[in-house]
Amino acid sequence: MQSVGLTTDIKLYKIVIAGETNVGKTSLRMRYFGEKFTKSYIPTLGVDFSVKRLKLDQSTFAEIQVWDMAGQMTFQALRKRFFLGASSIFLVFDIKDKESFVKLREWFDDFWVSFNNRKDIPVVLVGNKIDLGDPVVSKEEMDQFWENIKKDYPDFTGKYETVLTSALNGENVQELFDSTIHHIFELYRN
Ligand SMILES: Nc1nc2c(ncn2[C@@H]2O[C@H](COP(=O)(O)OP(=O)(O)OP(=O)(O)O)[C@@H](O)[C@H]2O)c(=O)[nH]1
Ligand SMILES: [Mg+2]
Repeated sequence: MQSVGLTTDIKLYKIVIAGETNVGKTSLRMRYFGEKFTKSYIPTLGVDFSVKRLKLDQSTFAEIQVWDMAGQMTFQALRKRFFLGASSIFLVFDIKDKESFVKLREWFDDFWVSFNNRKDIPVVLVGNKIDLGDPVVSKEEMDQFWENIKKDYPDFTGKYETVLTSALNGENVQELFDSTIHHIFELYRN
């Protein structure tokens, strides 16, 4: 007799949340995973991650791993390791902290030189803490970030977008993850 329906296929996808310290990376991950927002600042040491399993069809599951890197992780060699095998990357800055935006270019550069990374994965520029008012980084500057990446890295063919979020009140957080996961599924469909 033939057995049916016993095999399950699990596809693993890794979303890496990168960016300077204190910009709200851990808060975004916790907000998405339904954990309580905390006002006190507890710096991430090394790396943390959460996992969500989504059912794609009768026998296929997707496991979404969300890796959240410490912004204080100054050792670039370590930073690069965390990008390995990434299916998508969030580059997060604090909309009230210009320097945290400027520094994101270095994070992108590190992602790029991490060997064995695909060059076509979705990358999202995330301006967090939008509940604090108007960003000190203009829309033109955010657009220019992508223009520079396209110019300097013509091999980068991934989907890219800019999203403004608040981990404090949840604005756009679900949308950020949902649309990224959608883009990942599209990319890896074949
Ligand atoms: N107002 C406001 N505060 C936020 C928001 N997101 C995070 N914070 C606060 O910013 C501080 C830093 O948040 P974390 O999520 O720990 O930042 P992080 O990027 O993980 O920092 P590292 O782990 O050091 O890299 C905390 O005090 C949070 O409460 C937000 O959307 N709005
Ligand atoms: Mg953290």
